[in-house]
Amino acid sequence: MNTITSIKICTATVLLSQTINNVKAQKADTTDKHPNIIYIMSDDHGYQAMSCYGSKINTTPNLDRIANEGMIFNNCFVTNSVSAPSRAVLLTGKYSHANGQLDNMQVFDGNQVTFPKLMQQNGYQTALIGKWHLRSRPTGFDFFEILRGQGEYYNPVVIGLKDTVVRKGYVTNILTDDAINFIDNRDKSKPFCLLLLNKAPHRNWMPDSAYFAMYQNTDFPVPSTYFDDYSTRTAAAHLQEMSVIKDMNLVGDLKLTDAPNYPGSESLYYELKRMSPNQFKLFHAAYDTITLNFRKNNPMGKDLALWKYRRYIADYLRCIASVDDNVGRLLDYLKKTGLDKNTIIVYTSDQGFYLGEHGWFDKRFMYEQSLRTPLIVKYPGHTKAGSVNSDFVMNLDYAETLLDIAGINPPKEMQGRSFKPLLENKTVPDWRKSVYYHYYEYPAEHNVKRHYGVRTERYKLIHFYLDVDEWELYDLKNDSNELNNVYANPKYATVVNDMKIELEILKKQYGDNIDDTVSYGKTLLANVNNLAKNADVKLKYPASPKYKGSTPSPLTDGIINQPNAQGFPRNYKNWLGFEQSDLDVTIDLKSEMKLTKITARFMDNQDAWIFSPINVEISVSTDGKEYVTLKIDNDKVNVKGNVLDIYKAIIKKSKVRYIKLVAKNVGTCPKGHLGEGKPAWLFIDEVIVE
Ligand code: SGN
Ligand code: CA
Repeated sequence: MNTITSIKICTATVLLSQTINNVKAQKADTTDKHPNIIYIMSDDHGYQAMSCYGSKINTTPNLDRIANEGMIFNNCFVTNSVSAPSRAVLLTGKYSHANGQLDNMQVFDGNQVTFPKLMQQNGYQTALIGKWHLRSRPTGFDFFEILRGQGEYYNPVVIGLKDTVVRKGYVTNILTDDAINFIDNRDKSKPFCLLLLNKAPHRNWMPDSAYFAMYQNTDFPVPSTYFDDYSTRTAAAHLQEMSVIKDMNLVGDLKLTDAPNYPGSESLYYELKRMSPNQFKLFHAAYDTITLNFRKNNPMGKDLALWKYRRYIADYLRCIASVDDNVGRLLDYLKKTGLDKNTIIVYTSDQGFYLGEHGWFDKRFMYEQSLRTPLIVKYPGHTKAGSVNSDFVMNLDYAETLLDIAGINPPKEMQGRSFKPLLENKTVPDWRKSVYYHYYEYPAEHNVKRHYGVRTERYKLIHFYLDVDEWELYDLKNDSNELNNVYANPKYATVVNDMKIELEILKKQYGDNIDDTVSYGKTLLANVNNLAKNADVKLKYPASPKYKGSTPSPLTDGIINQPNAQGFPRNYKNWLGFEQSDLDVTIDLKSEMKLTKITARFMDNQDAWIFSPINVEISVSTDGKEYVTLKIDNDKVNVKGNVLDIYKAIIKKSKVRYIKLVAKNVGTCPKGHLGEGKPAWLFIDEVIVE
């Protein structure tokens, strides 16, 4: 069905010497072979919330300007619908299995070839501003300024090339200010390539105070699938934890202001604590009224479900209003300076998002709203104003397309294809007719099972795997809302067969061997039988009252707590946290046992001032007096954006009753760290005795 012919001609290294001089010779403000590039990507902006895509819930006049002056893509898909993987695909032009960034938990390998590096080597000035989320230090940029972790909405921490500072204001405004500043102060002898990566409209959808009053009484239409019961779907849709009704938090997400101790309120209070007194006052003025009305009406059942949907959408769209304004501001600036004539503007999102479809928020699933992402491109002198394209393009293609536009040949290893000809309204007869998708982040927040699949114009085949083995097939022509899984319907047997063949072709073409990444997922699923479950646990220094676990002895309860993906010390309730002090624990098993292994799991999340211990000692004893110190192995594993620091001791002694574990806290945050000199945290979840 589908073949992709290779359009790559020579490698980047060869090009380096050829292009560098003639790029420099270009004037940056006239239409030429080396135009400026501004790639704007928002975080979680679904196409359903853009008027150029026919939004029923908002208008985006400034984004629409890009579409009206350029091209709108109706079928742009992502390879893996979650943030860090999508960013890695953008940079490398490769699928997750090929660039190593399977999920949000891992650290991006910045040593690989990326398109900004190639641009930089070929005479472009490269800049990165905004949400990075890849954990390693950015490579390939002459200038960068990134948000910490997921980034903050209010007075965000900004990590620059030289220093880390807290900036005053609202994140979307700040990032655009800085983008304009960068362009203004750039090296004008070179063309530039700027990545402007918004944090908005990511959860928990905190709007700018200027928009607190927007949509106050708007009765947003509810998607027809909001009350979906998943009756024809496999386990994955039933087991997800991204339901507006069931999983959205009344305080953390929906911002009721009268319940600060409500479980899950942390994400709201995290931002509220960042606010200036004036921002705080404005917030309360607006949201206290919402809270009072909610308490007065006390909606239940269906009314509560609808209230939650409308409350969610109002804040989500308020965040987008700021994005749209700021895009407008940038477009005006380009126009004023004449740069608009020779600057390409791309606007997209890291993936799509559910705005109540299937009852959901978030993304991850291969169903349309998160597989598809908005893409509008203005390419002056090349793209016809107001043109529409419906070919299957992908975020996999961005690297090669932008290189192509810049006159740089992409390296062979990139797996996408330049869609520059499509932008120029050319028909490409052998353009792809199917897209391959693979999502890995499981087990994890939102509990969306691992899956991969293929989408053609008419059909979509999905395979959920790892701890399940289930297939779904959708006939998109007859069922555009993907409500009827027809995989088992005999009428579709031939389609299933053909789609499976296509899936195999794509897996092979992209070199995705599923087995290669299965063991990583299985490790995360493992359950432990901790022999110390009923032991007496004595701590020499108490854990901080802020993080002392939720069970009587969380250290040995056998429940393995994964760190929270957010990367902030917010949802670490099931961990023990020691502020500046050491962990010094004696575990009495209450009888002699034959043990094989003792494992201790620490967390390393330096953004959150949590550091691995500087030294760990594990010893065992029969009588509680004479201890034998064990040899220890250390392993670091990335889980949900945090490093798990695992210490393992193998035991040869046959009769053990007492276990002593001492882990030394680094004490204070080291030099150069944001918290330099302040107390450092030591976090442990479990001492597993086997
Ligand atoms: C946070 C959010 C999730 C979201 C992930 C990943 N929870 O953990 O809802 O799916 O980020 O988002 S929150 O309560 O902490 O906001 S991604 O855009 O980085 O992939
Ligand atoms: Ca995202």
